[in-house]
Amino acid sequence: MIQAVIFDLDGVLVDTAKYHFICWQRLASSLGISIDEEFNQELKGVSRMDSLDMILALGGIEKTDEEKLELADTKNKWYLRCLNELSSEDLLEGVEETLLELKSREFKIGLGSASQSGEYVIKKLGIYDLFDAVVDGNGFQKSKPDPEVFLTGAQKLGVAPAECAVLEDAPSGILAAIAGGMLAIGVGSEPLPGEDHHLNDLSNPLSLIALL
Ligand code: B16
Ligand code: MG
Repeated sequence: MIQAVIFDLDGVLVDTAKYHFICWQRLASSLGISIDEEFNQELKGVSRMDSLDMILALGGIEKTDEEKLELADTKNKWYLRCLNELSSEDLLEGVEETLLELKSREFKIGLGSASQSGEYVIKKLGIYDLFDAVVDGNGFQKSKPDPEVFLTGAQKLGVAPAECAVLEDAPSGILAAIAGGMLAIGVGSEPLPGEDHHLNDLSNPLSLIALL
C-alpha cells in the first residue's frame, strides 16, 4: 500500500535544468569546453561536483580539488542569481493540483532532490508548506543512483520504503528509487529504463492517483 509520494525537484516540479544548463555552459565555455543540450541531459539528477567532473572530463582538463571547489562555487553563484525571479508561475503544469489532491487523500509528501538549493527552490515556488519532509543535497551523502536520498525521505516521513512512490525524470533517480525498494514512476517525454510506470507530466492528478 503506497502511503507517501517523494518528488524529485528539477524536471518534475520545475524546470530548473534550463538554468543549470545556462550556468554550466558559461563555466564550460570559460574553460574552452563546449557543452550542448544533449550533454546537459546527462547532468540531470547529478550532484554539482559530479557535474563539474563530467564537464572537465569532456574537455580533458584536470584541476586541483581547490580549483574545482572555486569553479563549482562560481557556477552556483550564477545559478542562484537565475533563481531570484522564481515564483509559483514557474511550477510545471498540474504540480499544485497534484500536491493538493495527494494531501486531500492523506498521502504523505516528500522532496528528494540532489540540489543543495532544493528547499530554497520549493519555498520560492510557494509549495514548501505542502511537504511533510524535505531532503535536498544538504541532507545526504551518496548521490543518486544510490538510494540514500529517498531512504532518508522515507525515514523522515515515517513510512517504510515499500510504502513510497518516487516521481523522477532522470535515469539515475529511477535507479535510486528501485535500489531503495520503492515504486518508481518516471516523468517526462521519454520512458526511463527500469521504471514501474510512466507519466508524461503531472497535468492530470488522477492519472498519478491511479498508479498508487
Ligand atoms: P545544485 P534534482 C539536480 O536536481 C539537478 O537535476 C542537477 O542538474 C543538479 O546538478 C543537481 O540537482 C545539484 O544541484 O548545484 O543546486 O546543488 O533533479 O535532483 O532535483
Ligand atoms: Mg530531476
